[in-house]
Amino acid sequence: MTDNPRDHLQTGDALLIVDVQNDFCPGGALAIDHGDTVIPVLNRWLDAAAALEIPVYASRDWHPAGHPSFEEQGGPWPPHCLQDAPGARFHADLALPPNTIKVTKGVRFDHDQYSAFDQTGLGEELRKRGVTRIWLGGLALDVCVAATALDARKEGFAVHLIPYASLPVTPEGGTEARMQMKEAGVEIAAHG
Ligand code: VGL
Ligand code: ZN
Repeated sequence: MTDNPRDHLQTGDALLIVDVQNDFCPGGALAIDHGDTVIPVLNRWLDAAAALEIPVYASRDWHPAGHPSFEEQGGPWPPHCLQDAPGARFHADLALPPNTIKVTKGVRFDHDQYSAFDQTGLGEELRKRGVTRIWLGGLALDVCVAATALDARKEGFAVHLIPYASLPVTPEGGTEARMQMKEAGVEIAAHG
């Protein structure tokens, strides 16, 4: 695969960027090591998507105070991505175009939504737009990116993981996530 996104994007594709928010980047409440290094890579894909009129979707984790995924509620994570807090903002260096369609998740009081497809209607929306193939990147590879990729496959979309555009919470989690995604038919280039 060439490393020019323009050689890969075509009509019927969408770019889906998962949770590139301050809290998942260095300095954030649930920081992923080198998490911000995915941003320049994603920006090249955003640039190509704009040039080729490929729709762009960006999901955001958007938790109410006292969310069930927080440790204080018996969940696995420290509080993060609190609604309207600075930590929940998209990273300022991520060059999202004004026509980016935002997908908000993690808002339910009864369960977490790792996947951008979980009760958001995203599958319907993509089908309505004629999207058949998704180029995916963002944070974290072993949590929300993996869950999103697996749901996208279940919903019948072709899925490509964008090389160097995603990083895991833990290396072991990343290896496991890649394996699961491959088994589900997600296309992963050598360094995806
Ligand atoms: C995520 C942990 C908790 C993610 C969201 O976006 O990958 N990870 N909430
Ligand atoms: Zn979360």
